[in-house]
Amino acid sequence: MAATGAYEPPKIWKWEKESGGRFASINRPVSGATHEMELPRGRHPIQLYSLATPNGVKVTVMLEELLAAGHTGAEYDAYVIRIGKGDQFGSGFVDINPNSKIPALVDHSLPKPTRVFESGAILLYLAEKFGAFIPEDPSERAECLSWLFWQMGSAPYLGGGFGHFYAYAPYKMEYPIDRYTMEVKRQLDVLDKRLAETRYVAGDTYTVADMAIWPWYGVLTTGRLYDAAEFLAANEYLNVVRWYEEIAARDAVVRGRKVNRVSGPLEDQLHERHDVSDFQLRTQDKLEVVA
Ligand SMILES: N[C@@H](CCC(=O)N[C@@H](CS)C(=O)NCC(=O)O)C(=O)O
Repeated sequence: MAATGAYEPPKIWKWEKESGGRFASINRPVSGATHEMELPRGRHPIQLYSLATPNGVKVTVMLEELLAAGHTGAEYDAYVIRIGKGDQFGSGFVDINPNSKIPALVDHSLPKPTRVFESGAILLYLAEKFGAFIPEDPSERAECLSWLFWQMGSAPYLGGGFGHFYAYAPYKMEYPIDRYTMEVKRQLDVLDKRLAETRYVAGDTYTVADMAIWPWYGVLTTGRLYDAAEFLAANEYLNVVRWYEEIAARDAVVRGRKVNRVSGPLEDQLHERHDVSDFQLRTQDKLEVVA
């Protein structure tokens, strides 16, 4: 392959200009708050600050599944963090996630309000708190945790690697697109082979491993993520498609996908969630008619 766009790195890298591409304006090489912004607080024990990206949807699906299963202690208020506007760098959000990424939550039901960040940690925290969507049997639990952490390690190649260079970079580059497409197709093949053996990722039961993997690799097969289903020949991963469709039909998943969503059809956007009735009364199609 020809060495196009050859670049000689300087001895010491300096942040002199934006790197270009979508989201470049919010990228910085330092952490911490850029401005004062307190977080709102509602009446429920769990306060979620998020956005309906794949990482955000994992958590809203889990909370809706817990409520559907009768765990009333999982009632929550969900507030939008608009990452395109830099809300993740507000002082209140940085206090609950020093890494400035959604999702993050605070559990006020404990003697000390407890912050949890990183979607995998949140799923595990909620699964352990409610004793739900995680197997008790040690071998089955190990399988579930293995797939949960597989997702945490794999998705950065899909999002930060493939998605960035295929969809967001300021221009198309063959080398990184090839490199990450190869890896994402390998990951889809890993998942497809696993789902040829079992109904759900961790076995016969639906667990937090499915909730973590589905919004990334499941949704990828539909084209809703990076518009890349055709490029990846995602329809060939038949077991992933079968598993995607089964989970997409769950009522809690239909609800969870709407929470903190700020784009797409108005009836699918529930910016803030404070009560189950909000799904009937407060989606954007209803609010914008009133306004
Ligand atoms: N490993 C983290 C990743 C979270 C993450 O990357 N969140 C993105 C949205 S999906 C974000 O908040 N980006 C804002 C930014 O990078 O400034 C997790 O799973 O929670």
